[in-house]
Amino acid sequence: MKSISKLAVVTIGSVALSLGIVGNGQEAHASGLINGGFEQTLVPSNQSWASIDESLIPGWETTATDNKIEIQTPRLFHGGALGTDQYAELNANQISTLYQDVETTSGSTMFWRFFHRGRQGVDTMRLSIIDLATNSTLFSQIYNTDNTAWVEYQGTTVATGGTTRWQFDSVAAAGGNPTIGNFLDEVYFAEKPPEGFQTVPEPASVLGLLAMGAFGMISTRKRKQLNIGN
Ligand SMILES: [Ca+2]
Ligand SMILES: [Ca+2]
Repeated sequence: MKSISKLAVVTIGSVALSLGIVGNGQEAHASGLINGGFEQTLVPSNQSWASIDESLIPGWETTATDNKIEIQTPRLFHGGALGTDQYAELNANQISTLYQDVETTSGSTMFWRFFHRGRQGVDTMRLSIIDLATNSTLFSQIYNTDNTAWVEYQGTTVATGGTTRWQFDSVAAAGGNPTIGNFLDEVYFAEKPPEGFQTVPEPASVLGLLAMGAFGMISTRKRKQLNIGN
């Protein structure tokens, strides 16, 4: 039983939820990702967006050669996720990777979520969660999201070392302009689940599903054998 419940946590996929809730303010966790909402540094009030040097954005780093991270506000297109103001555009001035290294404890389950949104249509990016000590990828998935609303994605990943990298890679964007696309906001990666996190299915119900699957296979086989008889 123990190994099955562990397996259920390790193999949980991401769950897409339509946005319908306005959350409370983000709580910074000492052992988690910081500035996940891109609310620091503030874009000057007379600007609707800003291209800001990564040294001024707590937590986040970029592979862009100009070291710029693009932050937008409700004064440009729309607000951020969960009723917040600021959000990031992954395709700042060039196709690049946005990442943050987080202190983790080997063997501990990390709960995560983020919001993604297209700019001119369906935009595509890849989330990777990487153990930096061994340079092994613990989780990697591509997400395609349109521009009609913020979409929440979430999951859990078990850390295997002391430093884990949270990484967004730009893959494609509607319109093909490298400086446009892939809005990101309210990123969460910590040992405690965020508010509103989907509960992992109980081991009992996972077993139930497995049993139903096995039963389905048996009954299909029986039907096939019957068909051969006909
Ligand atoms: Ca935000
Ligand atoms: Ca841009």
